[in-house]
Amino acid sequence: MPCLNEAATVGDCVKQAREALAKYAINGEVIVADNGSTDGSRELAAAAGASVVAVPMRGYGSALLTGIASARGEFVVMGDADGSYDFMAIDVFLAKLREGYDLVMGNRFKGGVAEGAMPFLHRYLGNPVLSFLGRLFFSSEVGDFHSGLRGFRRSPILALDLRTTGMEFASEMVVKASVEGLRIAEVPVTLSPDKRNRPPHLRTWRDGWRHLRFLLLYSPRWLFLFPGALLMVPGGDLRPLHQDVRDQRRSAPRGPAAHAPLSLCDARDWHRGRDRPRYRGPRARGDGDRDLADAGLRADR
Ligand SMILES: Nc1nc2c(ncn2[C@@H]2O[C@H](COP(=O)(O)OP(=O)(O)O)[C@@H](O)[C@H]2O)c(=O)[nH]1
Ligand SMILES: [Mg+2]
Repeated sequence: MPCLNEAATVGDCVKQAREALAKYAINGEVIVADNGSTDGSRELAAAAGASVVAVPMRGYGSALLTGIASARGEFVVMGDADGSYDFMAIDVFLAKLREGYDLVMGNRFKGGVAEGAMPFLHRYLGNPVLSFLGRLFFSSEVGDFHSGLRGFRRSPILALDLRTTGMEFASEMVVKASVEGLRIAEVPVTLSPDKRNRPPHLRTWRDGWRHLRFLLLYSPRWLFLFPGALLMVPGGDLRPLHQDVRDQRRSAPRGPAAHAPLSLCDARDWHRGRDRPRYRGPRARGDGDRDLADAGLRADR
């Protein structure tokens, strides 16, 4: 359990996780990875029976990475210490892991999000859109990329070399597991309103952007290739348009602007003198008179 100042809930979470271990006869331990709590969370977690690991570097990802590294079991189930997840559900995760899956994701949209458990913006915009992009970019079938309750085989997950320190750790694990071809399953889980008395650590826009940035940076195809290919279409269309304008100006030259370079290629030609009208000095008067006479006018000079 990652924990940062969860004194109101961490003790109960640890107790519930220990009850689950006893109920399903699982030989396991409860680890709380604490990120420098100043409200006594560590002591409360230890008193409830957890092994507390102190994590010097801030962030959800840092806490989890250190916690996972210090775990001794073959399987790990991770879940928030804020009372929003039901640790009695770990048997479902273990069953899937024992079937041979490497990563088992809890899906809150399949299991049920209780009233007030998830802000409107996260539920109907942030999570669905980011999960959709994750599925699209990485050919994944995971429906809830940010679920905090998930189980995995410890060694293949450590082998993914996860690096992000913040909340985007949740996305990084799913993305890298998909890219590396790990076997991924999903189980429905429920999300209840957290039982603490202060606002969540997660910040909607900052953390949403960190998730999106991770998805983009990890997918050059969607960051560069597809948008670039798309922009080539209007780019290709502009060329004939440009040619038309240039031809029009050339066929009806009026004033010096008619010969001004339109593009770098024109500028080069212009300097080489290919298109430039040659200056031939003042015309002989007689020629001018003849021109006017040809045009049916009389020179009055
Ligand atoms: N250690 C640590 N834990 C964090 C940090 N941020 C969040 N957490 C823990 O991660 C879990 C999820 O955080 P929370 O604020 O509930 O995010 P949300 O459930 O996604 O809104 C909680 O158990 C927090 O105590 C952090 O910076 N460090
Ligand atoms: Mg929470």
